[in-house]
Amino acid sequence: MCPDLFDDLPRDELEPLADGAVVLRGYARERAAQLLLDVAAVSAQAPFRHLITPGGKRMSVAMSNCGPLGWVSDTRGYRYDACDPLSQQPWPALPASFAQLATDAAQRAGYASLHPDACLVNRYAPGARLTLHQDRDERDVRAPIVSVSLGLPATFVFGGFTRSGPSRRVRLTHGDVVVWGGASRLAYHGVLPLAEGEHPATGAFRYNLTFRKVF
Ligand code: MD3
Ligand code: FE
Repeated sequence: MCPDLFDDLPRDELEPLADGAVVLRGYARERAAQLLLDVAAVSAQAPFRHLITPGGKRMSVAMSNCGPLGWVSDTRGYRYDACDPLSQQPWPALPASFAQLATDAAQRAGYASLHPDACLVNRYAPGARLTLHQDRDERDVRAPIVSVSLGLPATFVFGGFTRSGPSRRVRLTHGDVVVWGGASRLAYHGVLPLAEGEHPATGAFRYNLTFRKVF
């Protein structure tokens, strides 16, 4: 017998969060080790970097991408690009473990198919945060976004359709997956500054994968 440390944590539950948004608690937990190996492989090819916002600020979250398109920001603006501006090479291919997870999670949440053409990989160190924003650089906002949290826990802030409206806070921990579709797709959201900590799988980091259909 090999008792699993996480046997007492919820798994495979659908937790409605908002219109069109659902949390799959722990959905990626059993796949996390492979996902993290693939994060390492992706970032060996396309290293994590702190992008500059159009306003000239260095983002506290470090980012990389894989798949046909990658999200980039610089003083010229935000956009999706087929090439990594650091290497001028195409982004690394979407690892099989990533593609499978995105499809499975979308299906579990009720989306018959999801064929993401971009995967943004965010890396948070303690103190890193994401201010309230909308994801609207994707042409196809009917497709859901699938997000996977790995490592240190974070507090996710989920607002409405205006920046100043009411917001809810949701704790996202290792292996949690959220599928954002329908009305929630264009909602404002952000991540509070990451607390210090040490996670057995990721050390002092939190990783977040977001799968997007851009075209
Ligand atoms: C709700 N990432 O990369 S994931 C982002 O934890 C981003 O790194 C956060 O926001 C992170 O753009 C949050 C959850 C998420 C991602 C995309 C969304 C929530 C969303 C798009 C629309 C609505
Ligand atoms: Fe976002």
